[in-house]
Amino acid sequence: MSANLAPVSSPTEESTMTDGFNLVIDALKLNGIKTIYGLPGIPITDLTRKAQAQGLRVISFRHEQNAGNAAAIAGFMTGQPGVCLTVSAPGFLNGLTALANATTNCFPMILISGSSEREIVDLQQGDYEEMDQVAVARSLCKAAFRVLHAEDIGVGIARAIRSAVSGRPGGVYLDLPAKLFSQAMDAAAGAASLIQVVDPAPRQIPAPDAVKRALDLLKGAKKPLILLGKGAAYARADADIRALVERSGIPYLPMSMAKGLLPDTHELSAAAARSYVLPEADVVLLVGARLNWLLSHGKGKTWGGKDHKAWGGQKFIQIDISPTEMDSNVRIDAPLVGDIGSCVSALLAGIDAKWPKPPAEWLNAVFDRRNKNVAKMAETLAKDPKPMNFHSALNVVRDIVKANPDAMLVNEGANALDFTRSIVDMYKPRKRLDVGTWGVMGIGMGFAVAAAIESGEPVIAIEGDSAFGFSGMEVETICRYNLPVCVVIFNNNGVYRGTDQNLSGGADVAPTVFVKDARYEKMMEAFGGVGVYATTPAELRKGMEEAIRSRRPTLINAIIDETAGTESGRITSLNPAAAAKK
Ligand code: FYN
Ligand code: ADP
Repeated sequence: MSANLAPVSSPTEESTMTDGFNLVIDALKLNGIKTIYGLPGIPITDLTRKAQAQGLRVISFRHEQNAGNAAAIAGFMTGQPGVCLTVSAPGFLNGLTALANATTNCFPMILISGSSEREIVDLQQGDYEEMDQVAVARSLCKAAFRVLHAEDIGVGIARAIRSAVSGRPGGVYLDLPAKLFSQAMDAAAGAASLIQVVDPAPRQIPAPDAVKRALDLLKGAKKPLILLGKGAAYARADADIRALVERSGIPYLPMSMAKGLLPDTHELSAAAARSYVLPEADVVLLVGARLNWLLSHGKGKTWGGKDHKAWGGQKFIQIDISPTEMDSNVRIDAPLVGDIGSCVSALLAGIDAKWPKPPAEWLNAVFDRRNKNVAKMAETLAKDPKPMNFHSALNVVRDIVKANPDAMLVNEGANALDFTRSIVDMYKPRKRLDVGTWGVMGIGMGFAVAAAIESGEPVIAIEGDSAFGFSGMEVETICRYNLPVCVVIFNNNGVYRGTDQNLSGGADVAPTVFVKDARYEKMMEAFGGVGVYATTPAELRKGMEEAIRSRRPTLINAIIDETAGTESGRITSLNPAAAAKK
C-alpha cells in the first residue's frame, strides 16, 4: 500500500501524520545515531535542518568526500556506523571515494544520498541530477538499498545499520528518492514501522577445534610473532589483546592503525625490528590484519631497503571475522574464524602460567635488532639541521604526543606519513588514524573533524603539503565549529620534495612541485583560526603546545628542507621503472 502523497501539515501543529523527513530522523535516533556528516543541497537541505532541529548534530562540510571520510572514521572510532548525507548525483559521486575507502578499510559507514525518482531514471528521461546511484554504488560497498515508500524507511535504515557493522564492517549505500521525504503516513503507523536493530554486530564464536589447532601451533613455535592489524584496534578487545601478548611473552608487530593497542614503548614491541622479524619468525599469529600489499602478501621482499631478506614459508595462524579472508595470499595453517574479542579470549583460556615462553635466543635477537634501530633513530632525531627536515620536526611531534597521549593523531602524506609512523610512538588504542589499506590521499581534514567531534580530545593532524591540498578547504569547517584541531603541514615545496625540474627546460614548473614557501597558515587565519609559520623546532613546539592548550583551530606551516624526502616515501619501489631511454 503506497502512502498518501499529500503534503502533511507542519509537524509543529497537533498532527496524527508524519512524513519521510521525520521517519528518517526518528529511525536514526532510535538506533543511537547522534551525528550526521554531510553537505546540504537539493533534495536533502530540509532534512539537515529538521535533523538539527530534532537534536541530531549535523556537521556540514565543503566537499562530500571529506564528509564521507569523517563518517567512515567515526565508524572506526565508535563501532557504530558513521552517517554521511549528500545530495544526488554529483554529491553522491563525491562521497563514493570515501564509501569505497571505508569498505576497503573495514570502517562501518552509511552513505545516504537523495536521488531522482525511479520512474524517470529507469526511462532515462533526463531529470535534474539523474543517475542510477544504487547501480553505481553496488560494486563499491558491502550493500546498497533504495527506499521508495515511507513505511519502508524503518527497514531501510535497519538494514543499512546491520549491513555496515555485522561481520566484516564496511560501507553501505542508502538511496532516498526526493519524493520519499514528503510522503505522509499515519504517525502511529510510522512509529510502528521503525526498527531498533537488536545486536547489530553479533559475536562470532570460534570453533573449539580451531582454537586448539591454533594453540598447538603457537605453543610449538621457536620464533613466534604476533601481528596486530587495525581490525584488532576496531574490535575494542584491548585488555585481552594486551594479555595475549604479555601472557604468551610473544613479540608483537603493530600495523599503523594498531599502534597504541600496547604502548609503542612496550618491552615486547618488535616495531623497530620489522624487516628482521617478518622473515625470521617461524609462526605468525595475524590478529585483524590482512596479508595484503602492506605485508608483501605474506611472501617476497619486505619494504624499504634493498637488502631486506625475502619472507614467507612461515606457518600462519589468522584470526578474522571473514572466513574467506583465509588463504587469500598464502596458506593459513590455523584459521581462527570469529570476532577478535571472542577468538582472543578463547586463546587466553588456553594460555596459563605453564605456557612455554619463546626461546631466549629469539627474544634476544629481536630486542637486539630493535634496540639497534632505536639507537640509530635517536641519533638522527638529535640532529638539528637548518632548514628543518622530517626527522627534526617529528622529534617535536613525538614529544608533544608523548605528553598528550589522549590526543588524536591524524596522518597522511608520503614521507610525512612514513616518517611519522616510525618516529611518533602511540600510547593508547585507536588514537592514530591514517591512510590505512589503500594509501588514499585526502583523508586528513575529514578525519580530523570527526576525530574532534567523536573524541572531544585535541587533534593533531600531521600532513604532507601535497596531502593537505586534497581537503584543505575544510579548515573553514574546522573554524566554523571551533574544533581543537592543530594541523601541521610539512611544507617541502612539492609532492615528494621541491627540487624537481621540468625536463623539457620549458617555462612550466615540474609536475611535482608547488609554489615555493607557500603560506598555508594564512588559510586558517582567513577563517579566524591561528596561523603559525615555523622554521625551527622551537617555533613548531611552541605553536603545537599553544594549540593544545588553547584548543583553538590552528595551522602550523612547518618549513621543511625542500631537498628532504624521497619519491613515494618507503614505497618508492611501487613506481614502475622506465624500460627505455627517451
Ligand atoms: C619502525 N622502525 C623504527 C621504529 N619504528 N626504527 C626506530 N625506532 C622506531 N620506533 C623501523 C622499522 O624497523 C623499519 O626498519 C623502518 O623503521 C620502517 O618501519 P615501517 O614503516 O613500520 O616499515 P615499512 O617497511 O615501511 O613497512 C612497509 C609498509 C609501510 C608498506 C607497511 O611502508 C606503509 O604502511 N606504507 C604506507 C604507504 C602509503 O600508503 N603511502 C601513502 C600514499 S603514497 P627496518 O626494520 O630496518 O626495515 C603517496 O605517494
Ligand atoms: P591492517 O591494514 O591494519 O593490517 P586490515 O584492514 O588489513 O588491517 O585488516 C583488518 C581485518 O580485520 C579485516 O580482514 C577484517 O575482516 C578484520 N576485522 C575487522 N573487525 C574485526 C573483528 N571485530 N573481529 C575479527 N576480525 C575483524
